[in-house]
Amino acid sequence: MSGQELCERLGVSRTAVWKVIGQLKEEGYGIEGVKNRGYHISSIPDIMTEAEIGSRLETKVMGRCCVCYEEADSTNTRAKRLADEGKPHGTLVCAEAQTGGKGRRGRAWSSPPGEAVYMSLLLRPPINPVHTSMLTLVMGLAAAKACNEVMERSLGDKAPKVLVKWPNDLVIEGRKVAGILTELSTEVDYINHIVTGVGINVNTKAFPEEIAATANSMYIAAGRTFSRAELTALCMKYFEACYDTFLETEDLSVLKEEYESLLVNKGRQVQVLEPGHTYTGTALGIRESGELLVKREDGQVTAVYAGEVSVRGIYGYV
Ligand code: BT5
Repeated sequence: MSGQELCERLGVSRTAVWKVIGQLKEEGYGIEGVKNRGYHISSIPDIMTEAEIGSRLETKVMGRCCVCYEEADSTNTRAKRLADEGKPHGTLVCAEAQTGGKGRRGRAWSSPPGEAVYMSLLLRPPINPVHTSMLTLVMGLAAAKACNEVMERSLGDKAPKVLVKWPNDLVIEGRKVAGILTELSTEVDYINHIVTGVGINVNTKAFPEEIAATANSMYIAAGRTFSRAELTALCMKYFEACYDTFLETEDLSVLKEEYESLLVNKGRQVQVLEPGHTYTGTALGIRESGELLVKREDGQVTAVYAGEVSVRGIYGYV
């Protein structure tokens, strides 16, 4: 496009166009300027910016307000701060890197720069606070669908399959490719806000030694890289659809079947670690209210609310 046309379309001066072209090049865009003909974009960098994510969004609400950081302590912590500052329902917070990425119960989430998705979604849902934990499953389903779709777009039937490990992990070939952390700010019977954060190992080529045996990435499994902004926008699209379905009944009655079709625990032996005792059984599926149903060896079926459930053959439980 000619410099002249850019000026006219955007209503700015030649110098302004020239300055922005320079900024874009600094962000990593390949832009060629050909004398008397104009500018041409030859390559788009894999960066997590408001523009890259925003231009791919197909949602009404989710991600429409988007805040991206080069580096954050934790996108969940940033999202909670932005919630207190009044940012709206559906605000998406992303970072290229996290210095204090959080897992559950004080655990850490490995968050090196430039290769993964670290995102948190701020929600102000009109639901009973006791139903919050179901949102982790809704996000898990949405993120799994998004990961599967981007891999299928380029690899078709040969794409590796992302499955959900109840309640908050996504796995490929039994190794963890994503984790979800949902945090709640509440009054006794009223939700101030919920932040649900997702870390996805997208283009990660290698992991720190402590997690090398249990972690996976889309790149390692598929043998190619993926656009993180495209994946993020797709997560928003699927989350919005699943969230609207969830809100209609405030449970998983409609989503249960699809969730179970991606549930790696289903039909497998699991070990449930509860404070004070551990038992094994076979996971049958989930209840409409989100608990995992486990058939114990004596035939009794127990609903597991939260906590640690290991699946035989996954992450070293044999
Ligand atoms: C989780 O916790 O899986 C929740 C992770 C949530 C991370 C996102 S990133 C964006 C947002 N901002 C945050 O600060 N957090 C969220 P948990 O189930 O407790 O699993 C944590 C365990 O997973 C660690 O103890 C490690 O063993 C392992 N782990 C750490 N980093 C990993 C990674 N990048 N890939 C795979 N496994 C990892």
